[in-house]
Amino acid sequence: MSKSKKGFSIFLSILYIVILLPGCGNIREVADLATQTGNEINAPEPKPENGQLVFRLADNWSEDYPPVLGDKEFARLVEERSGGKLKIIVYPDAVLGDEQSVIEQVQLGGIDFARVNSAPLVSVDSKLGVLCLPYLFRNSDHLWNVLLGPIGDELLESLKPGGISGLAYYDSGARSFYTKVPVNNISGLKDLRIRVQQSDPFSSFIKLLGATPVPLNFGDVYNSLQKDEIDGAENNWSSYYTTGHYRLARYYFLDEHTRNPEVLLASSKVIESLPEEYREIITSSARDSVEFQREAWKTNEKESEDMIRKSGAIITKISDSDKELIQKTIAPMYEKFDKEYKNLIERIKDTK
Ligand code: GTR
Repeated sequence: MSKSKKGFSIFLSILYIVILLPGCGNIREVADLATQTGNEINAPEPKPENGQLVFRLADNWSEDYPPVLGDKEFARLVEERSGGKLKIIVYPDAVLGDEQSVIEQVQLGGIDFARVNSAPLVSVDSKLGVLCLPYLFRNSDHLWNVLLGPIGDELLESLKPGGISGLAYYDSGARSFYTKVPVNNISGLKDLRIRVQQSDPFSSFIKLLGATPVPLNFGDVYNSLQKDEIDGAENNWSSYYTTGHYRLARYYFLDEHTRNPEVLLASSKVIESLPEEYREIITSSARDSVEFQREAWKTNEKESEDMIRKSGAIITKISDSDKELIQKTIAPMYEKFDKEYKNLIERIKDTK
């Protein structure tokens, strides 16, 4: 990225902060997330002090967004439990790169820790794609019973051969479609260009609905909506609000198709270089930060929904018959997955 473009991105971010922050209740709208495009702003290297081990944790969200609050709680616990010997510095706003490149850097050991969404993790192991199967999880309780049980552990474990230690899951609510044109039912999505995460299951899903998937970095979505390069995207209440996408795509089709959670990761190279005692601190701190993040999520999700409703966005809840139609339409995704990972879907369905 050229210096002038980078300067312009920073200028835009500052402009948004100055103009939009006042009057925004407790939660912050970050609008175009200009820094999220993987246009790294030279992040300072951590400086170890007094023999302390210092690590970097990458996140593509802004300072007070719930996953980043979870990261910080994790970092706080690690520092406290190690008596200050381990320090994790959280780098928000994608300053260390977009999600896909952060995942690759974690695999190589260039970044020590990261919080990313589970959808792009299918590039490490396609088994994670089970978390992106529309309507597999009946509700949030069902998802969390799976994530906090043996299947959740098994999925984290499957990242190991890819050089990643999966530490914990964070909440990310349910994703729904939002568009610039009215969509009242599932056939309204036909032929629309819908931005998707860089993740095969999402592209397959959109194609089966008769729409065109447009894989884009998260940070590019705002500009693409603005330039009419896409007709819509899909995400949870908090993302829809915080990114400011709700100002450009006014129709939220509340279909809650997936609940793909966030994942806290470590580079296996980093973890394996540490003594057992430190590994244990990292593992337990990650798990113990989950409750805190889930609480922060609940509050933010509710506040975001309120702000969106107040803004006059048009919200249409999916009908039961449309839900059934989607379930029938996506049967090939389930079949493909079932062939590869026998019983996994059944075991998830059987989980209370
Ligand atoms: C959000 C998630 C981000 C990113 C984004 C996306 O819900 O928190 O990490 O994955 O979705 O759609 O790209």
